[in-house]
Amino acid sequence: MLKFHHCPWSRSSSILWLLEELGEPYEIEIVDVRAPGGAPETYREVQSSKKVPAIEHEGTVITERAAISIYLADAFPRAGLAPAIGDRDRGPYLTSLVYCDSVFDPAVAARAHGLTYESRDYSFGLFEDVVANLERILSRRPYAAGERFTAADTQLASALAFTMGIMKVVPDKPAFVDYLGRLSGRPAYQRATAKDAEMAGKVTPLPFAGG
Ligand SMILES: N[C@@H](CCC(=O)N[C@@H](CS)C(=O)NCC(=O)O)C(=O)O
Repeated sequence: MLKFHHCPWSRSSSILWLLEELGEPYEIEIVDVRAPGGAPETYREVQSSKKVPAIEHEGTVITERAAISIYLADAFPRAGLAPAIGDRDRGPYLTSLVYCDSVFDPAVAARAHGLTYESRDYSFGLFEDVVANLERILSRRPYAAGERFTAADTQLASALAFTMGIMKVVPDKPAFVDYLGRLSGRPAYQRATAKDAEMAGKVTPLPFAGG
C-alpha cells in the first residue's frame, strides 16, 4: 500500500490532492512538522530535512513534491494526469512542475521575508518576474501544461491558493483567480480539503490563519 507522510495545511497538501485525483488506495502517516522542534528525529530516515511530503511505494521512498508528482502520475497512468513521453504537453508539464518548487516557492519565500536581491543573485530570480510569467501562462492556456488538467495543476494551484489566499504575498491577479476558480470545484480537491480540515486538529496549528 502506498504510504503518504503528510502534515495537514502544509506543502504536502498538494500531494494529498494529487492522491485524491489518482483514486488509488493510500494510507496517511501524519507528521506534525509544526510541533516544537519539528518532526521526530526518526522521521529523518524518510525525509532527510524532516519535511513533508514523502511517499513510500513498493519499498522505495520518494521525496520532493515535483519528484513525487512525476512519480505518482507516471506510476498510475489510468488517471491520465501525465502527458506521455512524446506528447507535446510533456515539456510544459515538466517545466511547470519543477518551476513550482525551484522558482515559485523560493521567490515567494524571499518576498515574504523581505529579502532584497538582484535576479542573478539567486537561481530563482525575481518575484516580479515569477508573477509576470505565471500571469502570462495562465492568461494563454487554461491549465499549467496546456488544454487539460494534469498533475502540474495540483502543484501550481495549491501553491497559488496558499500564497495568494492565505499568505497574501502573491497578488490576486484575475488570471490566478480564474484559474483557481476553474480547479476548486474538482471533487478530488474538495475531498482533499475536507480530509485536511478533519486532520488539522491532530497537529500543531498554523502560526497564521488562526487555525
Ligand atoms: N523541497 C520540499 C519542501 C517541503 C517543505 O518545505 N515542507 C514543509 C511543509 S510546509 C515542512 O515540512 N516544514 C517543516 C520543517 O521545515 O521543519 C518539497 O518540495 O517537498
